Amino acid sequence: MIRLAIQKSGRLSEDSLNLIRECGISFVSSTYKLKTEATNFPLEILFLRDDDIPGYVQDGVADLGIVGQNVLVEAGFPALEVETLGFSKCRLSLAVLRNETYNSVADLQGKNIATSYPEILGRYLAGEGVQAHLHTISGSVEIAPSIGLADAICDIVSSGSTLLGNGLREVQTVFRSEAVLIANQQLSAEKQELLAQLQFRMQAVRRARRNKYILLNAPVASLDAVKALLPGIKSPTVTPLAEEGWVSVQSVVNEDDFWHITGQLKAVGAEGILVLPIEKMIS
Ligand code: PRT
Ligand code: ZN
Repeated sequence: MIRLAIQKSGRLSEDSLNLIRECGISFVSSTYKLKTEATNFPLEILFLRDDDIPGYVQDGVADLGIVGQNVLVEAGFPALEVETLGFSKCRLSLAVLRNETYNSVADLQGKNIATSYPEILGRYLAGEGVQAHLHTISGSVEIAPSIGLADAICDIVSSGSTLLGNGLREVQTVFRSEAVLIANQQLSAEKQELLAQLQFRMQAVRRARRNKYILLNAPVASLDAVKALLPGIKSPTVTPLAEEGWVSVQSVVNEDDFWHITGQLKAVGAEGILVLPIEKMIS
């Protein structure tokens, strides 16, 4: 049995639960329960505040955890990270009042900066040779400049609308973050094997999310051009159609390239293009 800690309720919760489910692991969860056991994998899930997860995994109270890199690094345990998970992407940025002049981080010398991330920010400023007064506050950091509590802030940004709404301007990215899987560093051999199985499944899910299955019909004369656009995993599957001079081509295409490539496929004569989601992708 292996024990995984995830955020009880917050921005990481839903994506963490979805990832576990997409790994084919079933469990019953209720908002009141603080732990649950999977029914088809030796996994126990603990529901905790995200800030507590790195410490619990470091101490072995939980074997594994899912947490943002910002929280992990701030807690001082970056070495626990075993796998990036690709969701909850955000950045930790410095921001100043909209009309404040700012040319470089050197302008923050001797200034007051409000943040919930004194460790990450302190290390960044030290690296830049800047000395500032850091005021650690646990929430509502964005209002600090407008109430005269600080000259600048350093906080998590994703769309940027919170900064905008508080009359602030993002001036410098200090740290980039996404959700990661973390693991205790003294797992038993049995738990290491379970971790390996979980990582294998998580990688298959992530690969599948990034790719689409594509089917199309093309004239034989266009086949070389189509193959060049769709290299697939090894090479595309090509089968003849009942109609003379035509083939059906099946392949895998990266989500990011998808629109660009379908346009080019049409341009070389492809027709009847179908695109399907992939559930799992094992390399
Ligand atoms: O209760 P608990 O302690 O478990 O949760 P929490 O309130 O501390 O964390 P939560 O749920 O807000 O965030 C969990 C994790 O999600 C963070 O540690 C980040 O790794 C990640 N994440 C991703 C974010 C954001 N995006 C985000 N936008 N965390 C916070 N924000 C906040 C930010 O603090 C700011 O107030 O959203 C606001 C900015 O958003 P934009 O879109 O307006 O820029
Ligand atoms: Zn938190």
